[in-house]
Amino acid sequence: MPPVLVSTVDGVMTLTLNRPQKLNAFVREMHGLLREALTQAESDAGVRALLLTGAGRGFCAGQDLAERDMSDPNLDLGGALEASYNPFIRRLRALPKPVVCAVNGVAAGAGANVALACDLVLAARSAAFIQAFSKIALVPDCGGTYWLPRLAGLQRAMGMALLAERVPAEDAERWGLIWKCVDDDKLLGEANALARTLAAGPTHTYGMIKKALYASPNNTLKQQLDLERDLQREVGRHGDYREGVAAFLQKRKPAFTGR
Ligand code: T3D
Repeated sequence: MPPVLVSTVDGVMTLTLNRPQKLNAFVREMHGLLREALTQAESDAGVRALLLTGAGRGFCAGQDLAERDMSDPNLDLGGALEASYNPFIRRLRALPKPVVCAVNGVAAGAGANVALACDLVLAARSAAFIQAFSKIALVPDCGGTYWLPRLAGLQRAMGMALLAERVPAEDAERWGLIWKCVDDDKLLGEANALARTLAAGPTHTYGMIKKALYASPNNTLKQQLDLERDLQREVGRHGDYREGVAAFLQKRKPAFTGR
């Protein structure tokens, strides 16, 4: 079985990390498969939402620690990040389509931060997030130092990074790290329903919403108002806006094309 399963149904491309015996820890081959899937998601207009999840009892335990050659005096973890994780994170955030993550179990190290890179994160009640890095004397990566303070505040970010403790899904929801914590047996159903709803939405506009919200933390109010003006000008010329207004006035469900 490949270590990442890819399937597309009703406009939702589902990526399932699939090394359950190792809690879906990342190995090189997975990055290759994720790269291919993202290339397809970017170019295929039939893919209108992405759903990322894990097989088995874990979501992802981060980098497979057995994959690195510890005897290599020139071991370059920065190079490894730049070759695999960083482009993945950048592409997830820049994908002009919504990305839902269903965290089905423990999400540790890079696994936690890949989950937090997604646009909407649902987690099973039994799941937990662990900034495991400091346990092996590494710093949080995959954007962790960027969004932990922004999402949860500096104290909680610092606590998570220094102590590398389990943050249960319910706390993650309370702290604003994730969208929603749901009962374990409901997770996949809810995540699928959410992804399908998004896949039937105004995809082009969703891309613009991502752009605006992800730009916001680094913008002044003036810059953000300018950006909103420019984006609204663009989406206002799109057929989905006309369809949305027509559907409202005709009291029916809109049929957005996203194109
Ligand atoms: O190298 C670079 O590119 C730099 C970038 C690094 C990014 C990172 O992600 S660094 C952080 C790496 N991750 C970790 O340090 C987490 C390590 N794992 C754990 O701490 C624990 O496994 C968990 C807390 C996540 C879960 O604990 P538990 O008790 O539920 O499961 P377990 O028994 O520890 O793990 C089950 C199996 O998965 C086990 O294998 P075995 O003994 O049954 O054959 C375990 O060794 C394996 N496993 C879990 N995590 C990893 C792993 N194998 C390799 N690498 C892992 N990260």
